[in-house]
Amino acid sequence: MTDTMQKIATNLYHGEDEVVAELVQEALDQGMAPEEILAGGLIAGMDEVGRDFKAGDLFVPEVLIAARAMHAGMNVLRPLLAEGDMPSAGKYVIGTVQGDLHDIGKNLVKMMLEGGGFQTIDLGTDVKPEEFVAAVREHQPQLLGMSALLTTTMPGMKATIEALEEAELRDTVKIMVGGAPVTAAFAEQIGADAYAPDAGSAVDIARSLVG
Ligand code: B1M
Repeated sequence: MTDTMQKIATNLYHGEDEVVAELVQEALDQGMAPEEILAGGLIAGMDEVGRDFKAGDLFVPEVLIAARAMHAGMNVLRPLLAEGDMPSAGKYVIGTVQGDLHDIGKNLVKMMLEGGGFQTIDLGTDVKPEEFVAAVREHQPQLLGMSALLTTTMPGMKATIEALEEAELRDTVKIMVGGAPVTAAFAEQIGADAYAPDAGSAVDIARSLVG
């Protein structure tokens, strides 16, 4: 990693959004390619955040602040990355299931995925099975993520998988589930492809599902 890339990653880790934006601009002025800065500086820094969050060395507020710094860097790069050139680890549709309004964890997962290079389409909260199905049909993602925080809304995950089967779309997408009451055993029981216990793991698992 070059000195500038290392500085971007370190400042991102510490949530220094203005410094990250300046360093990204500096790297561009030095003639570095936007894709190189994204992968070697921003994504590398966010990977470090994900690892330490998973290990319990970082907490939710620190991750949110790091994600803000990631976005500050992305705002400088975005106009230079034509849509088709934007390197993407994969397309990921995500939402909180029907009847459930909790979105803090889902948003964290989304931010970490974006930090990991995934293009995310966020359907928000209280997403009905047919809305997930419509989004899979429209966006053709490699991955679909569902979050639930209530034991009463967990069945919405199963209903969504069944709706995808009915629409003959189940085989086109890998499904990841998560949220405080969700377990690996539940994920297996409803026919999901993966369960992620936290936002850091969600990135690693998403990469392994598309890899
Ligand atoms: Co609610 N709530 N809440 N709540 N709320 C819980 C979940 C509860 C455990 C509190 C309690 O009773 N101790 C309880 C659920 C009980 C149960 O079903 N077992 C509960 C209840 C009952 C309710 C209401 C029914 C209360 C009422 O009105 N009587 C109501 C329901 C509303 C609805 O959804 N229809 C309700 C409402 C609310 C607020 C609106 C006030 C607010 C939500 C605000 C928001 O999200 N915008 C709220 C909050 C904040 C909580 C607690 C306090 C915190 C949840 C949270 O954000 N955690 C929660 C108690 C608790 O957990 N201590 C509680 C932080 C977040 C980072 O963690 O979401 O687990 P988490 O996400 C983690 C992982 O789970 C994982 O990664 C994240 C980061 O590591 N993860 C995924 C999450 N989604 C993933 C998806 C993935 C992979 C990983 O792949 C796709």
